[in-house]
Amino acid sequence: MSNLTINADRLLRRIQELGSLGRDAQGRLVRVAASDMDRIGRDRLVGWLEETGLEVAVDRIGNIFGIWQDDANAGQPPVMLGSHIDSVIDAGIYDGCYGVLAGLEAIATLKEAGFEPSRPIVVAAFTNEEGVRYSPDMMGSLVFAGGVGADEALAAVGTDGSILGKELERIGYAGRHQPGFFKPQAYVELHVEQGPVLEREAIAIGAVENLQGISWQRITIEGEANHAGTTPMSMRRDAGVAAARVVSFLADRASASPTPTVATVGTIAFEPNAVNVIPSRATFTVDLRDPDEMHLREQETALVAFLDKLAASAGVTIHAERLARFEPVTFDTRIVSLIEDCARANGLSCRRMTSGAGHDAQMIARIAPSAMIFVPSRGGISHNPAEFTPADELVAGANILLGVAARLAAD
Ligand code: HGY
Ligand code: MN
Ligand code: MN
Repeated sequence: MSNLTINADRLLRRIQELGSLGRDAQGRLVRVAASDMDRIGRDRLVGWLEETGLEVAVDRIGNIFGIWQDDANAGQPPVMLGSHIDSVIDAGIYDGCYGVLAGLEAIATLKEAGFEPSRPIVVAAFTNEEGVRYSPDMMGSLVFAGGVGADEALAAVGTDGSILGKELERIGYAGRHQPGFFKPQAYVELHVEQGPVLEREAIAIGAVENLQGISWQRITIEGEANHAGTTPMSMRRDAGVAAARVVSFLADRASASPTPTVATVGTIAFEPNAVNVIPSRATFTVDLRDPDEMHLREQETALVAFLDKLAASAGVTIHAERLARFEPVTFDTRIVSLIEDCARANGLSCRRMTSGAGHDAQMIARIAPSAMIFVPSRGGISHNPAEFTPADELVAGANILLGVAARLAAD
């Protein structure tokens, strides 16, 4: 099996086709979790799983599984591949989809080659990895790993006021399987790096050995609406200015940090949102990340202290709501070494690295040995339609996934 390679045309064609599905009137990719656009992508994926002769299973949180098993190995803990196909707003076509379709491609290639795995091989597409509509992110894999109950997750209220469970029912993906209805023997996720490291160092494969901690909060600042023309600066309780001070504080502190801390305010809204009215309310989200748990806690503590001082000085009230909090994760060294071995066997340069982005692998690592394979992202760009990885690099990564999956499934 060692000289087996994937069907590159089939993989590349499917990546492009899936990338064309779920676009809005402006042509933006918006396959946001449990939306009609998400359903279009889900339906196409299920079609490909069926075409490959896999058993398709959907669990209560809408995770989709394509299962390859036979009488001889049924019931054995499977090797699981996968990622997600939900997207952010105005997304690229590789984030998540590449890992799901390459996982399917690896199974199809092994099947066609007459490979007889000693255990089932499963490809998964986890619900709501991005967390754009419903918090937290990596929700489907978190539920599958038992990190939060299915009922609690299904009750999640979206940024549009929708309820996740109702939306999954509406799009036909409120499955019957209990999350965690099987326990994987191992999990390997192939993903575009979404960062600049591999390209900058001209390295083909990332053997991801750990993933940084993530802290998401929604902050609401209450001030007082007033006339923009008649209210002296000294008499204002301006929620907008207070929010701006928080944004600057976070950026300055993260930029000055000696650790690889990152801080992002990705959403912000003012009320009443009128040109000549001092904002009475500002609502925004804070995304803090650091590979070291202690440093991440220090960032969070510093923010709390800053908000307390700001509330007093600006005459506003400030409320913070936790949206997601995941500690840093270390992946399975045996699988990481396997990835390095496969890269070497394929004549590809490889380096161990940390994932800056969150991934389903960080949740599945709670219940099974897990690791990730990265391929370079052009310009390190992601969560942006300019996200790109050349075809030969996509194929190279998929062949590493194939090799690792075959080795794990032979155990
Ligand atoms: O936020 C993340 O890192 C991932 O894309 N959900
Ligand atoms: Mn992703
Ligand atoms: Mn993403």
